[in-house]
Amino acid sequence: MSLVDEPGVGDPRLRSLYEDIAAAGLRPLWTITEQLLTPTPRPRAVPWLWRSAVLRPLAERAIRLVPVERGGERRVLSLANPGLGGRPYAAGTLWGALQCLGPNETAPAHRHTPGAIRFVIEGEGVWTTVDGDACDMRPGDLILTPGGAWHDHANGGDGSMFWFDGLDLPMVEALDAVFFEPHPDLRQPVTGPHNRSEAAWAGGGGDAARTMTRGAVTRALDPAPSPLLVYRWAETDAHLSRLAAAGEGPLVSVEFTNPHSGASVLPTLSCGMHRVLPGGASAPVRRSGNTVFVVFRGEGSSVVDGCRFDWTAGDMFVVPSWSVAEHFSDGGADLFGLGDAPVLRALGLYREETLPRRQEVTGVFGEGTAA
Ligand code: GTQ
Ligand code: FE2
Repeated sequence: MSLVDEPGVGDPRLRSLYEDIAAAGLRPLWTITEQLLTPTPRPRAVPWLWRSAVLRPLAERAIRLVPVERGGERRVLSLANPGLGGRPYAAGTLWGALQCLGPNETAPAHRHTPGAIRFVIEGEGVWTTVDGDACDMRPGDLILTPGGAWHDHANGGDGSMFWFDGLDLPMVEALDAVFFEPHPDLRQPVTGPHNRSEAAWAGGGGDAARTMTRGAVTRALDPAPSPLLVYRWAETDAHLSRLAAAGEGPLVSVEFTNPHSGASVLPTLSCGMHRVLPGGASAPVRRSGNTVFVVFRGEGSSVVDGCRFDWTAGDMFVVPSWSVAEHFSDGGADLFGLGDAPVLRALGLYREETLPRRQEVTGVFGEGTAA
């Protein structure tokens, strides 16, 4: 006989106990423990793909119809993962979006505690000013706007520009630490020549080995953001080519790093570039933490938890925490990846596993039941 007087399921005393517990603002762990303490992460975000063929025309329509000015501020289409119940987040921890600016437009200056990165997809003529340092943006470049830094985007060219925005907004929101402030002026003053963080780094003997580390996830941690605010495509491309020539592959990965500490570019966000060599197939890997990928060049496919996602340049897709992912490309492809790895590392939550076997493909995203 146990100490507990175990009543049957239909017992009215039990029902009224549960009612009284709920009414008192309490929950009995014994009824929810399996939902909470899952054997492995169970992200609500699902693997998902947003196609450039859909994103791009919508952004172009928005350029024609929606002005960028105080009030609306930024012309941004955020990736809304269907697993997140309508919330505007790509994954539980990550904001991912397509931002665009037409000729001579400016996205008004402001600052906020969430940190952001930009990865340029297409166009020219835009610079993002970060605390007075105007950073010119060209396709394939990575630009940082660390949390707390004043920033605005200005298009001085005569064409439209499109880039990917990644933010740690869902993490900062979960920590109840979102602060936002508009700048008194539309554009903050540019306080010297353009690209000063880059010039300072180059002047100090800038060396790609310090701004990019081989592999997907650096171990170094730094509570401060990188003082280098721009990572140029020409250097990324050359570095990936060197690694490929040195026999790495079929997937060659670099993470962009803070050249002073070797840590991820922001305390909350990691950014990397992944080159799938022609005919290449990467190993099936899963990691704790979410990743948003942006296809920069080429086409190919990724198998995520058994579902095949076929992608081409400009597409964006999400690999949620602990989903198994492997990447393929016949002609070769370059994928930009944004992740939350530094947060998981800092908190002792990072795990990574390579599976012994290729996944069986059980569906194709966008076809039938798979999507
Ligand atoms: O460009 O400053 O996608 O503040 C979301 C929030 C972009 C930006 C986003 C932002 C920005
Ligand atoms: Fe912003």
